[in-house]
Amino acid sequence: MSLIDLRSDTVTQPSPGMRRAMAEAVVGDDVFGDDPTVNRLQEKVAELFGVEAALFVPSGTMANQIAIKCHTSPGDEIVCHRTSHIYQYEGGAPAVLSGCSFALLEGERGMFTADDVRRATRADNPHFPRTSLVVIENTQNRGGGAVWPVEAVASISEAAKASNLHVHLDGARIMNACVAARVAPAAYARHADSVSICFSKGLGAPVGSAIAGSRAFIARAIRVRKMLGGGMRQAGILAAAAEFALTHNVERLAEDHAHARRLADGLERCSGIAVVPPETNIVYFDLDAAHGTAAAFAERLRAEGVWTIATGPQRIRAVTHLHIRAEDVDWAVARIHALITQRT
Ligand code: TLP
Repeated sequence: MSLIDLRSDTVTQPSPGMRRAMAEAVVGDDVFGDDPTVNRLQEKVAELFGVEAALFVPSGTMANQIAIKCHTSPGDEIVCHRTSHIYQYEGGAPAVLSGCSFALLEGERGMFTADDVRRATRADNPHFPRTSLVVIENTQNRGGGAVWPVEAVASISEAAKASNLHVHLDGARIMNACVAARVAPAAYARHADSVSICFSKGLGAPVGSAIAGSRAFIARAIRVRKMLGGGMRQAGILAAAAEFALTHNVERLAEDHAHARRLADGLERCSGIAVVPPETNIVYFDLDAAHGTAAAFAERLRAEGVWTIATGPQRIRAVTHLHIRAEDVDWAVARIHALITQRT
């Protein structure tokens, strides 16, 4: 039985064309700065975001942690949403690597406002941690792949600037946001001091992310990357995959979004399931307690050939990506329907 893997858009396999580009990449030692493929990718990413420079890094987590370390000092406080990846899913790294604590914001679908940031910003008083950074995640993973309106990012950035706070955009899925909102990446990046992008999610590369910002920021980021063990040697093999992804796999993200909507539509017809309407490629749905826990349901679904993740007691996540076709979605919906009707 073939398995429909909806756990994450990180599960994709590099395509034959991508593998060819990797095999043929001209490489050099990137720690010495002489890998031409890495250098070309970094220039492309800087151009994409309309900023001075970019840096290729091994993962989205490292991209975020480098940005946090560059923008903060130990004892500082980071303002972000309670559901954000840097708080939920990076092993407590901001506390360990940068000595930072969090001011956590609430808000529908992982969104917050400039007023929330103003309220969370500490007064300059030696009793308090120093607020130094705001992190916005776009798309917002736990918010159901929610897309930030550019205006909302702009007003948060304005509020941040007024209090001398830096703004980092966790853009692991920023191209999903750009395709869904028909917004240029630079339109988001101009409101941030740094922005990340992951090539290994919907873009389909096996490994790699980048961070982008000013030349001065990237110079510091190179030091931090080295410190974290992220200096890579003949990394052009990986950068070639990232470059291929940027060239071939951006516009097609719209298909993943359509498939996510198709999945949500199918699930909405299922009694006992409440769907969070997807904005991009991430679908969350809540299972009525009568059908058991999310973990048990996901387990039974896995036995039926559909792989999802339980992300809460009753909540399940399903993510579409470049291996998922419309018929896979229909099949997944049919299996979920079947499991639900078995129980009732
Ligand atoms: N997210 C993964 C898991 O860690 C949850 C996933 O399957 O969605 N920022 C955001 C918004 C992310 O969703 C992720 C990965 C990262 C950063 C980290 O990227 P990697 O996995 O490359 O370190």
